[in-house]
Amino acid sequence: MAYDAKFMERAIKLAKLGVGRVDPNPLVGAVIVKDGKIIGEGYHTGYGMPHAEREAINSLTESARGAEMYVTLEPCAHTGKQPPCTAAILDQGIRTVYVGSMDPNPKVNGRGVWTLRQHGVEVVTGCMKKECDALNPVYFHYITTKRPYVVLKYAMTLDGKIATTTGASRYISGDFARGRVRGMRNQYPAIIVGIGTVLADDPMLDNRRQKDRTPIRIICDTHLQIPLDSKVVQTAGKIQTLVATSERMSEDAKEKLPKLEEAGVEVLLIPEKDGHIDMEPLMDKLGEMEISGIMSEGGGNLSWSLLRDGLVNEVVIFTAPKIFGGITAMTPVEGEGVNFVEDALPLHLVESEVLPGGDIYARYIVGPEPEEDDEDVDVETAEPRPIAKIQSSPAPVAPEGFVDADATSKKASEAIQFEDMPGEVKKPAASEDDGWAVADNIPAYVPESEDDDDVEDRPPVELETRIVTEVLSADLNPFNIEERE
Ligand code: AOF
Ligand code: ZN
Repeated sequence: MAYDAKFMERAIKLAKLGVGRVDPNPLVGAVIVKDGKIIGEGYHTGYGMPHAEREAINSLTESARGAEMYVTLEPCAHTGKQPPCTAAILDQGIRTVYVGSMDPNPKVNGRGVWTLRQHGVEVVTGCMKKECDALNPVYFHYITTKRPYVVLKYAMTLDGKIATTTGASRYISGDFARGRVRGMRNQYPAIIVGIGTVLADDPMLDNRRQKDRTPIRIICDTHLQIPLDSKVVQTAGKIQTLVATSERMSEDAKEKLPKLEEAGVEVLLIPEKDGHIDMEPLMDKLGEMEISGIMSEGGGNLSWSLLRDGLVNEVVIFTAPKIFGGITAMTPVEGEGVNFVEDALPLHLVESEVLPGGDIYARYIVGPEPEEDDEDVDVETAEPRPIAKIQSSPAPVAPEGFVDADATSKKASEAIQFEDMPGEVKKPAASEDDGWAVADNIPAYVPESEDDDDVEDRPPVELETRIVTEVLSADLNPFNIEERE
């Protein structure tokens, strides 16, 4: 059955209502449709809360038997804080599920689709995949690498300065642009700055919007220079504040430690590299703390360290229609830099806009532009696939002077293997009549409650898996994907 893009668009809209609330979980929206009408819809409203599919089911206005579900992410088939969505879908007798993104969580990773198909549900994956993938770059990165997704953000003048020669930087960009930055602080669970920023500006690093959550504040402070009377320390009792410092502490720093902790600051002891905090173990630590995304607001040394180590996923720049000049005026990225033009870190533009006030907003993903993947809709196989390339932000190809961030994602993709899948995956019988024989015969679903929470322990349901061929016909295919054999 061909899917109707308007329902997936609705599911995407719903998913976005969870921004700032769900992490480290993904944003997910779901819509249930019968006879061309929405009979239930929902989204993942917060971490630990019911999943989108169950929210949609809970809102049903009539029976969902025989209905279709549109869901932006592959339904889960495991028990976490919530029971598996596949069970709820099967219990409802939903006949067709249109899936946007696959879920690269090693606990899911094709298992949701597999489970549904094993029980006779028609599943079409890759529906508006690009748009659905765009909802969750942070989640995809975090769940596959166990490190936070890092967005480097800065405001600079037309001559590439982030402060004047005297260090003055308030304000480079206009009101509108600064409002957008506060919005971004709601979008990412944490914000990171170098100690230089705290010493120069004594910022609060909050989003000043009561209704939004305030991100966790992380300060990189190798020598524990942070003043006890700084605003971040003074408010650490109210807003979670982490100070990352060198594990090789001076006597002075050791004395300061209990005072910081008393003020509510959590101090993280991190190994050093080249006289600064080593960013990789810091990112590992933050990942362990379930911080899935971070916005980095500089300064220049922190930005260089993150970029050099291949830890930055995207860069967001606000360029103000101003010129400061001055050879000593600071620039967004400092450190050693590279020697040759061909060693530059490649990025590609994904969004840009001229904002009221004249600032230019530009958003870049690190790495070269990915090649168009036109194999969006996967209807041919009931066999789960490893999802190695799900990251919408491809890892950068590291030039000289930059660490190969690809190595990290390779490690992650290696971790996602079929061994996580049920042992005997039955390939769909490529029957002569294209598998349409069982159209009306959806077998009864055995609830996953009792003592088994694992589908693979159960004997596979004897059933011919249907192969949906209709979506491949050109006029029914919103993506105009080439017809396959
Ligand atoms: C879905 N629908 O709306 C979400 C999903 O601890 P839990 O039970 O909330 O599980 C979290 C995992 O479930 C998360 O890592 C991701 O794999 C999936 N999230 N799945 O089917 C949803 N939020
Ligand atoms: Zn779920």
